[in-house]
Amino acid sequence: MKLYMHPVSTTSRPVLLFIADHGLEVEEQVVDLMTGEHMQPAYRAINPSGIVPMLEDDDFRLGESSAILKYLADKVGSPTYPTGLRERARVNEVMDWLNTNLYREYGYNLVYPQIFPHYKRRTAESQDETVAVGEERSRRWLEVLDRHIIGPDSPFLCGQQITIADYLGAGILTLGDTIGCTFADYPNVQRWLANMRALPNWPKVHGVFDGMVAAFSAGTYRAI
Ligand SMILES: N[C@@H](CCC(=O)N[C@@H](CS)C(=O)NCC(=O)O)C(=O)O
Repeated sequence: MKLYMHPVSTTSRPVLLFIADHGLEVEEQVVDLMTGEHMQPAYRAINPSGIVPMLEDDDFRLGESSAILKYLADKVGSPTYPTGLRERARVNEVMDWLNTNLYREYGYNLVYPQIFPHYKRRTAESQDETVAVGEERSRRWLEVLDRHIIGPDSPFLCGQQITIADYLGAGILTLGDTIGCTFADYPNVQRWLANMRALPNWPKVHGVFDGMVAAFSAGTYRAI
C-alpha cells in the first residue's frame, strides 16, 4: 500500500499514527502542499480533489481520512473499529460529528485563517469577524465534546478503548497547537488529548508538525 500525505496535515497525521501503531507496511509519499504539488496534474490524476491523504492499495484508490481509517482498520481487523452494530455506529457518529461540526468551525474559521495566508480574509474586519465567530462556534462544539462525548469517566471518545475516532479527533484538535490552544475550559478534552499524546508513536509521527508549531509560536493568535 501507498499513502500520499503531508506530515503536518491535519487529516494525514491520524492515518500516519494509525499506520505506525499497527505496524502496517505502507509506503509514505509526501505531496508537497507548500509548493502546490497537490494541484499539479500528476497528483490531480491520482486524486482529482487535489488533497491529502490518499491511499493506494493495488489498483484501489481511496481518499478522505475517515474512510481511509475505516478501510485500514477493517483490512487488518483492528479493534479500534469495533464490529458490534451499536459500537461501530457510535464510532461512525463521532467521526462524522468531528468532521462536519467541530472541524468546520475550528479548522476553517478559527485556526486556518490565522496561520495560512490563503485562508486569511481580505479585510481586517472580515478576518476579525471570521475568527471571532470561529471561536464562538468552536466553543459550542468543544463543550459538547468535553461534557457529553468524552465526559468525566472515559479515557477515549467512545469509551474505555481507543478507536479510530480518537485518531481522527486528535489530528483535528492538535491543529490548535499552532495558535496556542490549551483547552483550559475543557478538562476532559485536555485529559483525552494527553492520553493520545502519550501513545508511543505520537512523537515520531508528529516531529515535523511540532517543528511547524514551534515556527508559529512567536505569533499572537486568538486561541481557546
Ligand atoms: N475531508 C478531507 C480533507 C483533506 C484536506 O483538506 N487535506 C488538506 C491537508 S490537511 C489538503 O490536502 N489541503 C490542500 C488544499 O486544500 O489545497 C479528509 O478528511 O481527508
